[in-house]
Amino acid sequence: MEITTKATEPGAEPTAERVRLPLSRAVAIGVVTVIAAVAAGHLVAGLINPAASPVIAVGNSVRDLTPPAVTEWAIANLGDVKKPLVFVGLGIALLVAGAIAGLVSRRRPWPGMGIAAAIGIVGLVSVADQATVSGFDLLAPVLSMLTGVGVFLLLHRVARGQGGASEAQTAGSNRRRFLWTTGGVAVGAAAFGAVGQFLATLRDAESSRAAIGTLTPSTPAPPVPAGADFARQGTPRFLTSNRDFYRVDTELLSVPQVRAEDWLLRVHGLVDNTKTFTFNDIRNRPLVERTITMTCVSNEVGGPYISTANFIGVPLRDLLDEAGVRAGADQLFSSSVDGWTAGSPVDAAMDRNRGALLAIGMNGEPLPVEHGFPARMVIPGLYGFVSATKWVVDMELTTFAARESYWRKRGWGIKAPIKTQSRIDAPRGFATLPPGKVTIAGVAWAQTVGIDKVEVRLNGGNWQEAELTTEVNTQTWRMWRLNVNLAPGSYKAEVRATDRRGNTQPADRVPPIPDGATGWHSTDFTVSR
Ligand SMILES: Nc1nc2c(c(=O)[nH]1)N[C@H]1C(S)=C(S)[C@@H](COP(=O)(O)O)O[C@H]1N2
Ligand SMILES: [Mo]
Repeated sequence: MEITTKATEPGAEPTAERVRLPLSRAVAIGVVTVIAAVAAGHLVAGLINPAASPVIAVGNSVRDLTPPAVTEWAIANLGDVKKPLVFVGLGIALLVAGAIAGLVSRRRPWPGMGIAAAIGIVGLVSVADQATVSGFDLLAPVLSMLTGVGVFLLLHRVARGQGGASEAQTAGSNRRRFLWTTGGVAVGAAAFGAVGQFLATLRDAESSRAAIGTLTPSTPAPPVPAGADFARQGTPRFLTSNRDFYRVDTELLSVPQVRAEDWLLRVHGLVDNTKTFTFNDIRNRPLVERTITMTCVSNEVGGPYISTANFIGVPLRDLLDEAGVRAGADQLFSSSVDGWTAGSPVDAAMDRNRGALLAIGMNGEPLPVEHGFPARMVIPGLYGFVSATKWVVDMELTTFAARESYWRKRGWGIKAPIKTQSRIDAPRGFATLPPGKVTIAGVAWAQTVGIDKVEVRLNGGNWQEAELTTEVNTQTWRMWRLNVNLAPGSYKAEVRATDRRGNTQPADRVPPIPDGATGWHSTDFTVSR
C-alpha cells in the first residue's frame, strides 16, 4: 500500500525511503538534471576548448560511427539539416534517458545518480576521443558528469521535502520550493549553456587549431641548404614564414571558421568507392612534408603573389587511389566550405613526380586559418585558382565538360600551369646607390620543370648570366644574383629566365587574365656620383 504524507500526522512523517515521488516530479528531476549537466559541460568547454563540450563530442561520435551508407544518404537527401538533425536526435535521447533516470528513482536517488554518472562517462569517453582535445580539456566532461550527479541528488532531496525543509512544512510549500528550484536550475542552465555557445563561436577554428599541436611528418622534407637564398642581397628568404605568405581568396571580412573535429572531406563522382575522411583519418596517416612554391595567376609581372612553404599532409594521389578514379574523369572539382570551387586536371593531381598534397600543415604548424585550416589542396606547378582550394570539403571526380569552377565562370582559364617567370628584388625600383659594386638579385620560378638559367641586361645591353642558388627541388623558386660595377648614371635592369625545357621567357607583356602574366620584369635605378 502506498503511503502518502496526507495520511500521516505532522511530526510522524514516514521515512523518506518508503514514500514514492509523484511521476511528474520524478520526470522533472531527470530532465532538468540532463539540461544542467549538458549546460555545465558546454560552458566549461566554451571557456577552455569548444571541442571538449560533451554534447558536441557525442554528436561528432554519432556522426563518425554512422555507417557510410547512411551518411551518404543523409548528405544526398538532407543536406544542411543533417547536422541539426544529429543534435535534435541526441537531445531527445538525452531527455528520454533523463526521464527514465527520474522514474527509476522515485524512492531513492541512487539509481538516477548512477544513470547520470553513466551518461557522463559516455560524454567523457567521447570527448577524450576527439582529435583536438588534450588532458586539461577533460575538465569539461568531468564537471558535466559531477553536475549531473550533484543536481540529481539536490533536486531529489528538494522533491522529497528534505534538506532545509522544516518538519512542519506543508505539502503546498514543499511543492512551491520544488518548482522554484527545478525552474531556477533549468533557467540557469539554459543561460550557462548559451554563454558557453557564445564563447565557442568566438573561439571556434583558432582554438581547434591551437589544440592540434605540432604535426610531425614521418617523411620530413630534406633540410633547406644554406645557399638556397640570397636574402642578404635583397631576395626573399627561401622559406616564407606563415605570417608573410601571400594570401589570395574571395573572403572579404572573415575567413571560414572550420573546426578540425567538424571537418569532413568527401571524395565522390566518377570513382569506384565514395570516400569520406575526418581530420583524424588524415592526421593518423603517415604524413609527408614537401617544399612547394605557390603562385597566384593574378600576379602581375614583378608582383608579390608567390611564396614557398614546407607543406605537411598526405599525398592526394593516395586518397584518389583509395576512391578509385574511373576512366573518363579528367577534372578534379574541389569545393571549399564557403562554396568556392576549383577544377584541376586529374593527371596533375595524380602525378607522382609532382607530389600533390592534401595539406593540413604549413611550416611545422597546423594550417593557419586564413590559409585553409583544417585542410587544403596543394598541386605544384598549377596556379592557385585551379589547384589550391582552402577549407576544402568536397572533391568530385568529373569532366571539364561537365562542371565549371568559380574563376572559369568569370572568364579565367581552364587549365593553368604556372608560367616560367622571374623578378628583380634588388635594387628596389627608383633606388639611388653609391657607385662601384652593385648586386642585382631576385627570384625565378618554373615549377615542375626547374630553372636552367637567369639572365640580366642593363640599358638594353648584352644579356649576362646570373649566379643561381642551390636548387631545392623543381617545385620551388630559385634565387639569382649578378654583381656588376657601375659608373654613375641611370639604369634599367631587365631579367629573363630560361627553364629546363629550354623555354626562355618572352619579352611581350601579357596580362594575368586568363592564364597568367608573362613578360620581362624591369627595374629603374640610379647610381650616384
Ligand atoms: N576557398 C578558397 N580557396 C582558394 C581561394 C579562394 O578564393 N577560396 N583562392 C585560390 C587562389 S586564387 C590562390 S592563388 C590560393 C592562395 O592561397 P593562399 O592564400 O594560402 O596563399 O588559394 C586558392 N584557394
Ligand atoms: Mo590565385
